[in-house]
Amino acid sequence: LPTSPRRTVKALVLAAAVVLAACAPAGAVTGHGLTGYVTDADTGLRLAGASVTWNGTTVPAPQASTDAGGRYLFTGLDPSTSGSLAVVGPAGWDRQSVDAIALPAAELGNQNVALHRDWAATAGGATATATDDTVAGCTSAAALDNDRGTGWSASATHPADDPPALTIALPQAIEVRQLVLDPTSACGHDPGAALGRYRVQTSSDGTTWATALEGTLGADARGAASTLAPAAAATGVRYVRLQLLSAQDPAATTIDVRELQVFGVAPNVAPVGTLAAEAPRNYIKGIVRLRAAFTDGDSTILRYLWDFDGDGRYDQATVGPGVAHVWAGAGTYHVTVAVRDFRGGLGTAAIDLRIIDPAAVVETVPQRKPLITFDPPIGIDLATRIACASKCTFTAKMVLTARTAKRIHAKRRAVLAMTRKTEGPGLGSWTLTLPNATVKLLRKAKLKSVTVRLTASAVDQQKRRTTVHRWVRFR
Ligand SMILES: [Ca+2]
Ligand SMILES: [Ca+2]
Ligand SMILES: [Ca+2]
Repeated sequence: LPTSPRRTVKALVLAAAVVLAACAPAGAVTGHGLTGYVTDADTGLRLAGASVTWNGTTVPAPQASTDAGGRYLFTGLDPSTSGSLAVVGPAGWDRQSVDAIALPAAELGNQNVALHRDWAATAGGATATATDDTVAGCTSAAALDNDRGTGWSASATHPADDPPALTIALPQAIEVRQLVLDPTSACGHDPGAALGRYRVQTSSDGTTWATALEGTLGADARGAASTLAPAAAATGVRYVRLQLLSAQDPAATTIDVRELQVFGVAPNVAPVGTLAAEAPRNYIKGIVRLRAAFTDGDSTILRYLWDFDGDGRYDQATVGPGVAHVWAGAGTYHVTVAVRDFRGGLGTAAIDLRIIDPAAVVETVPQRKPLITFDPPIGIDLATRIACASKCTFTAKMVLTARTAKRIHAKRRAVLAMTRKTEGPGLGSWTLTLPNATVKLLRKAKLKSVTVRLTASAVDQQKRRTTVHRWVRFR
């Protein structure tokens, strides 16, 4: 049954409401204030240990940290006032401010903040070396501390082919999306010591380098962060190198830079999981509940897309991993769930779901080939039975070995050939008996037993045939 788009939207809204309710504080917080989540902007994962400051009417400005679930909470703020939120991420993440947040009159306000990871931050696991770390208190570490108040100051007297360089080993290989440079002069130097010409190189192995970006920053770039996009060599980057080619003022004796940040994303892992029906048996015109169980190692899961009829088109989307569906007709349906993660990655799982019509007549006759069985021979008799799914023809033939035929002087080796038919589907039962003429010849030759080759065959109306060959010993 196709679900109407309107119903899908309603289901999504409902599911979203459930998620929001689940995120509400465990103990009901009453009164005025502000709460929200701090998340990674690239993965959607919540960040614990972010430092949050509310700059409003309360003095001194209240501070909070996000908990293990990435949530912060301020209570007792003045209602109906406004202020700004300053968020400093945990080690390795950037910082961000949100201005002009209005607090509601009678409840908690809500403000979520998403932060990017700065892969060049030494606090986040990057390691760095510089070719010029001579100015005391202004070494290269100050360019990677996520603090725009501090900076690296290198000598401007290096030869042009060997400029001051800062080489950073990132904690892992990433795709670089943005570089941020704050070229402002540091260490009390004149403003003209600000970084002017620069070059950024990248490498996957620390040995082979390629230029990702080259440019010149002017006086207008001082006192601020310049966001730059790499022009090339942005994927599979494990190492980043910043070369200071010149200060903005040619007369400056140092080249200064306050901050270098590297933003980007690590390779995405798609969600992985399984799909199952909640009940062992599922019927037409009844609610069938399906449940997906997926995990994603490096990002959040955004939504679940469902194909109920195996046509490759998604019939419904849900925020949660469960869904209910009704099938009108009996049959086996190829049901697929596709799970979309925060980064756009897609993981799928499928089952062949049997939908039963409880009113359908159960087949009584098994659809199978005929069966032939024999009892052990008694004297000269061999009892045989067949079972067939439809009317069946049974044939049997017994043949002497050439040696026996010669010994008892039999005219023909074939001693028995019979054909029988059953009345309809079911069982047939007959006795195969060694003919009198053969028994007389055996007695005359003074033989007390004989071994014959038996071939029996049964074929039903669907032409399903079973043939059995065996040696039978009569005494
Ligand atoms: Ca700094
Ligand atoms: Ca992922
Ligand atoms: Ca479909």
